Amino acid sequence: MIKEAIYHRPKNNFAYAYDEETLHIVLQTKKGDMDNVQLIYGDPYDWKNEKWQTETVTMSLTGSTSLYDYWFIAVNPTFRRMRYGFYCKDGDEECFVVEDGIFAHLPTDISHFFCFPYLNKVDVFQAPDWVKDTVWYQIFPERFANGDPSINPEESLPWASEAPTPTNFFGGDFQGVINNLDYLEDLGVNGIYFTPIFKAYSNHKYDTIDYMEIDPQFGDKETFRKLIQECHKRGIRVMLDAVFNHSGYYFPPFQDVLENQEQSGYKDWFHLWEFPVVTEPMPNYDTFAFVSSMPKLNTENQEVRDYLLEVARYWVEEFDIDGWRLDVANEVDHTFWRDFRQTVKEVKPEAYILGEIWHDSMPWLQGDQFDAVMNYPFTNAAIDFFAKSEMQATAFSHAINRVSHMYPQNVNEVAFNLLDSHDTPRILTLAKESLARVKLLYLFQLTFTGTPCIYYGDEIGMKGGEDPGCRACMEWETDKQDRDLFAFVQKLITLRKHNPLFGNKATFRFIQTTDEKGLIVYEKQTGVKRLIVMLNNSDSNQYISKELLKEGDTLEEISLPTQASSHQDTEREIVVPSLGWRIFELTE
Ligand code: ARE
Repeated sequence: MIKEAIYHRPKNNFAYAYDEETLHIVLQTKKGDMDNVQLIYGDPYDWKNEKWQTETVTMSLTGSTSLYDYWFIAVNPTFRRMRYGFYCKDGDEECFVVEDGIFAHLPTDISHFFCFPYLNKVDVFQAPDWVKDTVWYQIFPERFANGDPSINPEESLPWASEAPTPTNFFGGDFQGVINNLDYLEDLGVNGIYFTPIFKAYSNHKYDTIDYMEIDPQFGDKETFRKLIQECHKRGIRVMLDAVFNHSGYYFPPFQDVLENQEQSGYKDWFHLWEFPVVTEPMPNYDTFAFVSSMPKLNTENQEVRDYLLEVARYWVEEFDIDGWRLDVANEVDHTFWRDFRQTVKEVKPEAYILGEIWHDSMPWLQGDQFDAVMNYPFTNAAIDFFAKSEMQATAFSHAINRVSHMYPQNVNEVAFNLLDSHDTPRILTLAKESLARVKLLYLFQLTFTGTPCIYYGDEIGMKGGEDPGCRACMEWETDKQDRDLFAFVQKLITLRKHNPLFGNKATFRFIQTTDEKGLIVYEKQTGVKRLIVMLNNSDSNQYISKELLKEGDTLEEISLPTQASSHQDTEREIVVPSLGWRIFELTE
């Protein structure tokens, strides 16, 4: 028994309120160390004959990483409060884990025990429920569709006539999106995440000039309002991109600083180091990265806060948008995000607040700031295993189990699970143009816990390297679209929307990983129904004993178009085709 590896610290992802009655408790131990872990808990005020009344329940092993096992239990303390500790057994070794240490015998003094003082309803992490049923589609507006050439930027090129560069334009606009909502509805997505749409200088619009105006190349506010209405009519939610960490070079307050320097009324809107303020050879003020045209905004300045909070409120209240994706969210101060959440949720309690943070984001997911973050740790694991085949099956399960245990389950259910984005190469390119590998990526993404996002054009087999390569014009010539891949994604989205086993209402756990076979088998379960998904990441057919499916009274195979190779099961074994899948629904 390695006592030093035993870890628990409330609250965060180790002890949290899942809902108004339920506490989730997690204990971390060294991988493979414990045979049995139990929770010992009781109401801190429940004493009889001077003895504290406790109960003991066995915890479940819900996942392992390369280093740790995670033990889990859900409890419903009658009075929504408890003190607790753990019993750990490893062979003939045992110990008791409490807040102030690990002991050979159960401490008698309650003050040693961990404490969940009170489950206050208002403290329960509340993300909008609709997000759990949303399949997102990310649109880079300049490159989706040109529906109104009359508003093209001057230097616009004919659609898809050239490769994308950091500075060229092709005239994508809102009318182009409106014209293709039937396409999106046919695919089955019910959420659109737009990268920035406000007036800005570049083709990506992350260098904002005016946060209160639509960029004229996309259309005007009336067209935008029509776009929102058309989306909502189809049950499609709309999320915008808030670039509040920095402005663009031509943002009037920054222009005023450059012109009036120390006399500027906006000098406290930025993080200026000295005067005169210069943009070259290097900026002498804080910026995003080292980009002089993206001066960092001083969100500790009340005028800046008031201005940005008005922007946040305006687009929700006046245009009924459904969410904000927060650019470079980890570099803006927490106090601003707390005010941001209050402002947005006051206008629309059901709005989704998604932070762009590529690393562990627990400090922003306490319930007082973001509802979720872009789940790049999920992305990286899925890409390394399915697209690049640079990770073994067991290591993949460890990486995913680490992701699943990084946050409370409430957070996992609304995690923004993307496979790629406008900041990364496209999945088909990462998969070295293997459509079979892209299908495995989509299969895993669309059966995993969270809210999945499809990057425009991936669903029809578009390729693209690092930014700007990943931002090519959407391919609208159907004979150049991979319609088999479209049908595959479409079927998965349909299953996810209509079969609870594919979505968030079902639990997820790995059943088997076989490195030498490149095989992963995982289970989704809700009540007496189970989905068994077998994915073969290797270049040869693999065989799994039918024993694995024995518990199911009824067994139904779920088919998806189109397996890369055919297969013939034997009497005792199931064939999982090379770079293919087998999916079974079992009912006990
Ligand atoms: C331009 C060039 C890029 C160059 C970049 C930096 O095109 O090739 O790498 O400058 O010099 C926007 C435009 C980009 C533009 C950028 C700067 O879309 O095309 O890039 O402005 O002018 C980190 C941040 C993350 C940020 C990425 C890009 O943490 O917030 O870098 N993503 C957002 C948006 C971008 C946007 C901006 C920020 C700026 O999504 O589209 O860029 O508003 C690791 C790290 C991450 C890091 C990630 C990518 O995984 O963990 O923190 O993200 O790599 O570098």
